[in-house]
Amino acid sequence: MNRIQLYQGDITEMHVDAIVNAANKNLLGGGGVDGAIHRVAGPKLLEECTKLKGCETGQAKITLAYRLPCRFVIHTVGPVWHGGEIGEPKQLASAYQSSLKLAKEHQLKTVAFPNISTGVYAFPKQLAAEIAIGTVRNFLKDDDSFEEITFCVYDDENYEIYEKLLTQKD
Ligand code: AR6
Repeated sequence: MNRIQLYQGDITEMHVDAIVNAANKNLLGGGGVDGAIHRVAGPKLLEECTKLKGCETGQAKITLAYRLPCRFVIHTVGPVWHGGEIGEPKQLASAYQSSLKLAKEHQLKTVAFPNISTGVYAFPKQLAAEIAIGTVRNFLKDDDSFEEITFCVYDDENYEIYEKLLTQKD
């Protein structure tokens, strides 16, 4: 069975164990998917995030999901794209890896990822998708606990990129 799925839509509507938030280092909300998640979850999410004291790039932290239909939110911080020569690809892979590790530690079975860093942080979409898919596939190779990992894409460009990559190698 293929445990990697592609879905186009709003991640805040997903009924999974955890959605991943493309946050920033202070974890106090922002625009893009982060803003949408906080808006739907309500003020208690910000209250819990305030206690986390931020998060380093490539790392991840977990909270409850409050008014969201999922159970948990995994907040990770992707890199800001500065041209690719200062470790951005590794940091992006680490954001996906840390999120999956944390989900596994919490015995979560279904996780949905947005396209981390490809919005405000300007990471090139094609390269970001290759890293995201490669990292998740690699993690699943040595794992039999996850049931489904979904790439939740929002825009048509990312949808086309993911569809192509996922059908190419599957
Ligand atoms: N559901 C799914 N994906 C979404 C949604 C949504 N509701 N809204 C946007 N996207 P971005 P980043 C997609 O900018 O680049 C924030 O201010 C969007 O189309 O949200 O990692 C944080 O606080 C894009 O493909 O995150 C940080 O400061 C993807 O989500 C900073 O932006 C990521 O775009 C993080 O930048």
